[in-house]
Amino acid sequence: MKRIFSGVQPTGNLHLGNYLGAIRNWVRLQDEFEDCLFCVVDLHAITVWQEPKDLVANTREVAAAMIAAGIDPERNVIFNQSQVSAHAELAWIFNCVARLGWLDRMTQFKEKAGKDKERASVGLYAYPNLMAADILAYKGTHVPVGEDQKQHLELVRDIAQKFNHDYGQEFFPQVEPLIFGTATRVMSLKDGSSKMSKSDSADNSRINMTDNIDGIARKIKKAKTDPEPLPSEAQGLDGRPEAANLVGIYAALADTDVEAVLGEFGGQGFGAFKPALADLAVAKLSPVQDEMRRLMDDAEHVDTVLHAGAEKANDLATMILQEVQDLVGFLRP
Ligand code: AQP
Repeated sequence: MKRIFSGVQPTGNLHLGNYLGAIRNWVRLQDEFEDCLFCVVDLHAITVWQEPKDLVANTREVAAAMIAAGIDPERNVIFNQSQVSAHAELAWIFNCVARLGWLDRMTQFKEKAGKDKERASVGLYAYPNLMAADILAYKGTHVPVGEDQKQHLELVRDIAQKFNHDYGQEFFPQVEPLIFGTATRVMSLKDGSSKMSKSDSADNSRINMTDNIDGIARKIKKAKTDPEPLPSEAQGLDGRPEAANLVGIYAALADTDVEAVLGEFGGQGFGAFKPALADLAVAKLSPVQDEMRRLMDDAEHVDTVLHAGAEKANDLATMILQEVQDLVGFLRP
């Protein structure tokens, strides 16, 4: 059986990369896969400090973005992670399955912990084990993610394999990453070599899902570029990360490919391209943003969706967790 699991952290500043690299793809997948769980991963969020009041608001914001983008809460399971305790319980078991050496190799921890590793939370280090639990608590088989999560998914496969080997049963499936679309890695508007990110202190580096029309246009106008006109072929973008990023964003928003965008804009400068990109971004994002705002004003509705989703998720995860507990040898009622 095929089952999709994916998540977004409610860490604030939900951005265009999260939308194009994740949420928009999920909208499409719900038509291909009958069984999809989409999770607001609040347990992951607190691996770095979150103001409790903001965490609540950001959890609702991510859920609102999912629904506004077109994920149907009736057909899919939309919920926040902390409402289903199986995630944390299975994560503990995986803490005992995963090896320190595996986690030591995770580049995201190194990037996020920075130079001051001693002061990073233990949760940040063990993050990939919790991610494995998120997926495997449902025996998820396919996980749509951006490029940045590829290494973590390899670790999920290692954990599943070791668990199956240690407990002598092909219990967990081998998870397949689904990395697709033209926007698997949307880069910062200020630096084409770093990922567009919620935690970047420069607000101009990203388009937030809550930015208004003027904000979107201004950020695109100010985006870093180079003095050359756009090339006519994709090869001409080599060594031009900022230009490649803006063309990639255009292609993703227009649902086309880089070649088609260069076919239209090749030879033109950014003075012509940026306004076209701003118009396209506003046209594509505005309807989603309007619906998001409406939902964020209706917290009760969003909370109801999350609660109903958590009940469904809990039923699925509890059955699998009980089997895991039996395999591990935990005495239970
Ligand atoms: N820049 C991006 N381009 C394409 N996809 C992206 N994703 C994140 N950034 C980009 C994808 O969005 C999903 C949810 O990500 P997350 O909430 O787990 O956050 P993250 O991957 O840690 O990246 P963020 O959003 O920028 O947060 P910070 O600043 O905390 O690192 C994932 O599928 C991810 O691949």
